[in-house]
Formats: sequence, structure tokens, C-alpha cells
Amino acid sequence: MVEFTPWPEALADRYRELGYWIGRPLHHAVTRQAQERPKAIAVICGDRRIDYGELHRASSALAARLQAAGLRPGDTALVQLPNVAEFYMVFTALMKAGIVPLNALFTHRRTELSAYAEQIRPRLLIAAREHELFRDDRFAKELRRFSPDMLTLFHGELDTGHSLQHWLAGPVPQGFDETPTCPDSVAFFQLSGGSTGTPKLIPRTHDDYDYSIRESAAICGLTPETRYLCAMPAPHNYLMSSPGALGVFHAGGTVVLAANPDPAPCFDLIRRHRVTMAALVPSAVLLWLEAAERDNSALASLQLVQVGGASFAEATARRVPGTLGCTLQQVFGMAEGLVNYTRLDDPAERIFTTQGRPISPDDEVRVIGPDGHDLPDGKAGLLAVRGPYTFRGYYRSPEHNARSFDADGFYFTGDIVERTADGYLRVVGRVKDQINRGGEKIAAEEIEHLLQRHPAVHAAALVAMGDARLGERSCAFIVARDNIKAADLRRHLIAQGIAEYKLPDRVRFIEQMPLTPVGKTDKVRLREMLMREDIACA
Ligand code: OOB
Repeated sequence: MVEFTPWPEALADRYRELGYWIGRPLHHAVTRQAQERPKAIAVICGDRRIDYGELHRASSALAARLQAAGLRPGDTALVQLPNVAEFYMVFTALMKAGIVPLNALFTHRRTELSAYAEQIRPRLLIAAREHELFRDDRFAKELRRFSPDMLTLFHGELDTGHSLQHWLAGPVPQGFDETPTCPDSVAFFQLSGGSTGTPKLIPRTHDDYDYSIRESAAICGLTPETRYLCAMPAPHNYLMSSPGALGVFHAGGTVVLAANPDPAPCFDLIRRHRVTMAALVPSAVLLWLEAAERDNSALASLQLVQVGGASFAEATARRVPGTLGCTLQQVFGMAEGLVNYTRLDDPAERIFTTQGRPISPDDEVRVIGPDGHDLPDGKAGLLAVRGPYTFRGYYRSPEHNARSFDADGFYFTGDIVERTADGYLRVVGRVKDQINRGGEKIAAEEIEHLLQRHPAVHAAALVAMGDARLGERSCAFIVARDNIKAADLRRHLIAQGIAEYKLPDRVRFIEQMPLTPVGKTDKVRLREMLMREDIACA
């Protein structure tokens, strides 16, 4: 079984007694919908409409074949698929077989995928031929060094032995039984936005995740009539569970898939499929607002737009209801657990000016000042939390866990927030060393390490710079040994194979790295330098 840091017994008992943890595995919703309403549409993907009966059948077929191929409960899988219906078939199948997936983003490349494989040593790889790394078999073979007997299936493969579509097709083999999963065990790994050199993995249990999904579906008012547009990466916690596709499956609604949040194709999908809600990041909302100001006639069916993942300017929030013609919901969440929502019936001012309140009455939220004491409402401090769906430790990372949790199991989120008198949170800043590029998180240290591998780089530091569209972009400050150019560093990073959103948007060469009194890179100074330049440019 995949190890994880459990909740203390007393809290676990409490969460069960209160009916938060109900001992149900994550695939339960699909199984139930397939029994009750098999013909209801679960997923719309291009021209395909997949009903619950089909989602159930395909996932059972795959689960059975994986079992027959020797995969066992507790084995791990590395999955990388674009926004296609097969993503949900695979996820459901792995839950049924008790296999623990890590769903990589489709933008992830060699560095990220290798780091994941090294940590989980997957018995199964599911990838897409359309991804540049999987056009041929070389990289998949390379990943075998972490897991020599890894089985590989490809989406978009012709050879039937390794074709994911083939493994999903046909009747469910005789004698297939869903593996009785232990709901208080790890269901899958969620990815941390990270602030460290290696990406950290978040074990999420069936019990804790299912609770967050059920409550999110209720808070967001999901019903069988819900048509939810998923136009951001499907594996992201927001799109999986806040309420995400799994919330939609819980309610028996329909997920409509889009490749990305570009307004033109999304508006077309909204019109064609009478989409009722969409989950977006702030940068996407800006694009939607611009497009809708020209013509919002496609959006008539839209009732709710969620915005989360990064800071959302109040002035933009105020434009949403009028321009998109729907209710706005702010979402402040994290893959580690805690998710806050403004409620659908909140007064408009609260929706415009806060990022919501926690899902659960048992989310214990603390706002902590510099002296380590809890602050009164209205004062900004570090957000720490524990609760029935906030994890208790990163996978196999004792040192990092020692820094991220206190002795009582509170997780330090790295966000700076203030709490209103009625328990709503406002995100006002961040202490974690991360760049939030339009909702895509970049761990500064990861990129700094990669930059420092270049022989001409003496020192490197990555900091955020403000950006009107994305909120933040990244700037790399470099102290060089030799004469190099920004383009050389870019090529160096591309050659190491990292997701494109992590490439520095700008490179600045400096003579010396500014240091703090204890000799660490002084990122406050670097940010000030960028701000002064902004003023100089203005
Ligand atoms: C979501 O999850 P992650 O894990 O990619 O990122 C979490 C971090 C938060 O700690 C915070 O720094 C930032 O993203 N964030 C926000 C925000 N929502 C997330 N910052 C300001 N305002 C917001 N509304 O991003 C995520 C997970 C579930 C639901 C929604 C977002």
C-alpha cells in the first residue's frame, strides 16, 4: 500500500462520527450513476458523448485487464493525458483496481515526468502519442530505469497491445470484481504547486477527497442538469474536485471538455451544449470579459462562473455578473486540501471582495502573526490549516514536512490572508517562494537549480514580476561567469525538458546577487529592482 501520514485517531474518529468520512471509494459516484441513470451523459468530448453506462463499462474493462496483467492494489501509475474523456475512464478504472495514479499535467516534460517516476516507481504508464515525448518509445523506455517491469499504454496508439483505447473497449471480462478498496488509504497523488527543488506529491485518501467533493457539489449547487465546462487542465485539483468533474459525476451532471480556455471555442461549446457553469483562472476571465463585451449571446445558458487559482482583482470581479450574465463564485483552494468558496447566496459585495470561506465547519483555520500567535480578524498573517480533507504530509518528504507542519498538524500554506468577522478569507500575499503565473505555479528553487547547471551561471534567482494579464510572470536574475545571452539560458532550460510555462519570461544579468544579512539571496531587493524599472519604463 502507498504510505502516507495519517490523521491522528481522535480526529479520524471525529470525522467519521460527523459523517464526513463515509468509507466510500472515489469511483463510487460513477458506479451509482451507471446503475441509476446509465443513459445520462457524463462527458462530452469533441463529437463524442459518453454516458454513465459507458464510463462505467470502459473503466471496468480497463480495470479488469490491468488486474489480469498482474497489477495489484497499491501499485502506482503515472498518467499523462490531455483533456480527453479517456482521462476520466482511466481515473475511474484505476480507482476500481485500487491502483494509485499520479496525473501529470499535459504541459509537463522530461524533468517533471522523470521526477515523478523516480518518486513513485510506477508499475503502469499511461501517456498520449500526441505528446512530443511519446511520439516514439524512447522516453517511455528511459522511464523504465525507475521501474523495470512498467506496463505502458498509449492514447492514440495503433498497435493494439499497447493501445489505451483498445484496453478500454469491449465487454467487461467475466468474473471482474472491483477491488475492495480501503477508503482510508491513498486514492491518488495530487501535485503540489511547490516551492522546492523537486516537485512534492500529496497523497489524497478516498475518504478525505470524497468528502471535499460531496460538500463542494452541494455548495456549488450541482444537479443532474449541470453542464460543467472543463477548459483548464483536467488533473488540477480545482478541475477535479472544487467541485470539478468528480463533483459533477457525484451529482450526475455532464462535463464538457475544452482543450484550453480560449473564448472563441469555449463560447461555441457553451452555446452548443448549453453549458451552465465554468471554472476559470483570473487570466482566462479577462479574455472572456473582453470577448463577451463584443458579443455575449453565446453565454445565455451560463449560470455560474468560478474564478480561482490566483489573485483576482476586485475591479475585474465586479465586471463578471454584468458582462458574462451569470453569478460569480470566488474559489481559493490548494491541492494540499483546504478549499474556500464564496456561497451562491452571499451578498454581491462579499463575492467581489473575498475569496470565500472554508468548505467544512471542521476546517480549523489560523491566521498567524510574526510572533507565532493567532491574529484578530482583519489583520493579515500566515494561513495555517488542518481539517478533514487537508493532508498531513508530503509523500516521503520528512524534512520538508518538518518545515510545512507544526507539532499539532497544522499545514502552513505559504499564503498571507486576512479573515473577515464572518469567517471569509482575503488572500493578500504569499511567503512561499513561488511564482503564480496565471494560476500555473512555478517553484523558484526548481528553476534556479536548473539554471545553475549551466556552466556560465554563477548564481541564479527567480522572482515574480507583476503582469496585467497573467497576474505574475517570472524574471530570472543571473550572475554570469562568462558572456552568455538570455537565449542561451532559454535553450539550456528547454534542453533539460521542463514545462514551457516555467521558462523565465525575462532574464536580467546583474553583477552581484544581493544578499540578506544571513547570506541568502535577497529576493525583496530583487523585486524592488523590478518595480523601480517598471516606474522608470512608465
Ligand atoms: C489551486 O491549487 P494549487 O495547489 O495549484 O495552488 C494553491 C495556491 C494557493 O496556496 C494560493 O497561493 C494560490 O494557489 N491561490 C489563490 C487563489 N486560489 C489559489 N491565490 C489568490 N486567490 C485565489 N482565489 O490553485 C486551487 C485548488 C483548488 C481550487 C482552486 C484553486
